[in-house]
Amino acid sequence: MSDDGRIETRCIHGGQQHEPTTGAVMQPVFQTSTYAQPWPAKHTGYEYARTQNPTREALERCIASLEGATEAVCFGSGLAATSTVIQALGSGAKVVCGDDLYGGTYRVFTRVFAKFGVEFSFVDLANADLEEAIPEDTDLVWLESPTNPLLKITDIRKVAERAKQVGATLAVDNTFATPVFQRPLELGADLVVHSTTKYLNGHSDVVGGVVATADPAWAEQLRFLQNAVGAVPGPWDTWLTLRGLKTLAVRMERHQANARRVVEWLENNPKVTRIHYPFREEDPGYAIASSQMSGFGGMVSFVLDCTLEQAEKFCASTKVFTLAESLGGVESLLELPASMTHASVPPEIREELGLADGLIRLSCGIEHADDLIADLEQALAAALQ
Ligand code: P1T
Repeated sequence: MSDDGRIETRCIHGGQQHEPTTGAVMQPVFQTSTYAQPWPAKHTGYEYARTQNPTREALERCIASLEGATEAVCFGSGLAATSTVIQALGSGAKVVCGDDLYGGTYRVFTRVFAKFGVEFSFVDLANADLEEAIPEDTDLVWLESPTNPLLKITDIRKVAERAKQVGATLAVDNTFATPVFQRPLELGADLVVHSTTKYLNGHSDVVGGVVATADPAWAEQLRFLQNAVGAVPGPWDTWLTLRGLKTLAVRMERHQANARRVVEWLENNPKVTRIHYPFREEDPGYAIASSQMSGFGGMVSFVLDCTLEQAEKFCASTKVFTLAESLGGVESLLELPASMTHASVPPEIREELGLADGLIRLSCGIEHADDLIADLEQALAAALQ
């Protein structure tokens, strides 16, 4: 098992070992629901596949290695991972959330867990006075940085400090940055959450999620809930994600390079009225992003000076960028958050947050940057003609 080395090495070898019977270099797919026991209640360490599966465990060890965690616990989707963290809290718990979250996260908090007596408040953690925003009785602080879809940056070290002061757990959804560019546990967070559907798997062929931690009490609780509630991923999905992870570091470099080229193109386009991309000096998140991230990845959001119909036409006119929800795959995607991923956020709250109807979100893939730019150019000409 190798946990040594830099992040590029750990993407491939982190927590991995050759299969002991044959020496197979790649972890096999253990496609089984149960395991033979030599004697009642005596087993090999594997009883039933909701509880243990070696393929899933190989993926969990690799993600733990990448995030600097002692334990990573995988789930059937990013939202299942998110839900498990809230299930650990129980009724009456107080959760302070960032105000710009994936729409599905907002929906499960406000429409599912609120019914069980968990209290959620939403504040702009990127700009708030943290003493006011995170009161003494807070149990959990939940944030995305960068956020989906506005790419706002929150100072994770500062929020972690305040969370510790009040005895709250800090959970960071690290889906957009990935451990290649940001490791929240090193910045003071207690839990790191991912939709592994996105960059970690990277090929738009699996839905999955994970929570990673170095806190023994949280590790035990997450493991208990993974088995007790049972929102586990299947063996093929974990195997595909483990395979995808091996190229994560290389992919992230190319996603980032392409996003930078696209941002340059946007900057020189008079029809673009706003660009959200924290690695530009004029972005409000630039200083903090530079201090807590080593790179950025492929996400870019922008607003076009056009009507909603024209924005829709733009999204429907691209040929290399596919109009689709999701992000983080090798292929470029684009979407309109107001009508797609964030339609579950009420319109008045969307307006308050600056989620304009004409906001377009790009997930720059790893194709050639010139082809991406030519595609955006022809779509813009088609939409605004
Ligand atoms: O889709 P799922 O694997 O359940 O993950 C939910 C999720 C959690 N956190 C973040 C930051 C996310 O972006 C997502 C899913 N997001 C999309 C599907 C999207 O298009 O934004």
